[in-house]
Amino acid sequence: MCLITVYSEKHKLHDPVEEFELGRFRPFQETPARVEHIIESIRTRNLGPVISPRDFGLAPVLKVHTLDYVDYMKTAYAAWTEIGGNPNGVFPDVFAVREFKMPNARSSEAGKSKFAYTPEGGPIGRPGYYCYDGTAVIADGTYEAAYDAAQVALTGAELLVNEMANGVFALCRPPGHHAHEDLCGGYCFFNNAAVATRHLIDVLKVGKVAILDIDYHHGNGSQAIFYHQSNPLYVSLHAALEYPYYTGSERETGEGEGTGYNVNIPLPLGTQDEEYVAALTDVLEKRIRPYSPDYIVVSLGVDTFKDDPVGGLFLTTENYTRIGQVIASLSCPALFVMEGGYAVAAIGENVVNVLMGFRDGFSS
Ligand code: SP5
Ligand code: ZN
Repeated sequence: MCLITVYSEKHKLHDPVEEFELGRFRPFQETPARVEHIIESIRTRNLGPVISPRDFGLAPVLKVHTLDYVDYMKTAYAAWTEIGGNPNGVFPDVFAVREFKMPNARSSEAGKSKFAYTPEGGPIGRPGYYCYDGTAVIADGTYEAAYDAAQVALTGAELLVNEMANGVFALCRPPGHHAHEDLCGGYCFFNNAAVATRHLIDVLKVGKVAILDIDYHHGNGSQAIFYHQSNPLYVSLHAALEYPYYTGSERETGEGEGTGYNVNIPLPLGTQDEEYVAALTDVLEKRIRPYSPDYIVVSLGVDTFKDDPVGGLFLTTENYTRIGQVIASLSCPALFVMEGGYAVAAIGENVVNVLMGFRDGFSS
């Protein structure tokens, strides 16, 4: 089986100097070098062809994100620097917290915003409305890179369906699973996996899709976007009580039509290879296989690695091959979408191990 990678150099346009965490500025960790190491490993280990994305425009992005949020993403950096904001990027310091919800909110009449004065909150107010942490740094070039990452995911979805490949890797950067319909956070701006999933279901009419999110962190954005729907099924394995802190409990099971179609598996800090593979196999057999998905979208983060500077699980490089094999055992065509992973020296080998484990384990 051949595994195709989609990749765009435009990710390099997103290269913030710093992020804000624990009350300090420190070097930005979600660096272009991450993806450069991955593409290098793909080439040296002959994973398969590497192709450039097509441009599908904004319409597929707007099926997931609101128009006012996309407009914010496009204009935020210019508006911020115009008023004398930090040229290294947009860092909100006023926050549109839930208590500001206004009963007579003008925008809520349009069924959109919960706040009276947003999205017109002005150049200082808007960032605190559309951003929930200090690591989703919008710098010069961030919009172009995020736009292209969504196009990489969309191209991956098209290839998976039309080229009859059983595996496609969308090498997206910036990542996406923390982005909500109108919120950036956790290094994420557009939810690439969600955009590809909507495209698979609505445009390519593939039937049922399961999202399997194996990034170290809970994919709060993907969960929120699909929380009221039974297609896709969303399944996440992640470290318990870690970032993004407010979501990821097993009690979050979906609502309305989506009841029962959101599955969270929080894992204790320090989880190692054996327990991880056991938990993955268990949820795959009990929840994903019975759903009989036609396609699977894997939110692939390797921040579960033992030496990851951000994460706190202890998976080894060899174990990523097993993870790929376990996913392959579903015999379901898979779109892998790159999410997190910050141990730069090992990131290429870890990612390619998952993909090779899948490629070589797949039988249709
Ligand atoms: C896509 C993705 O993986 N986003 C993750 C964003 C997590 N950002 C907050 C991380 C806080 C980590 N604290 C580091 C403690 C050092 N061990
Ligand atoms: Zn992560």
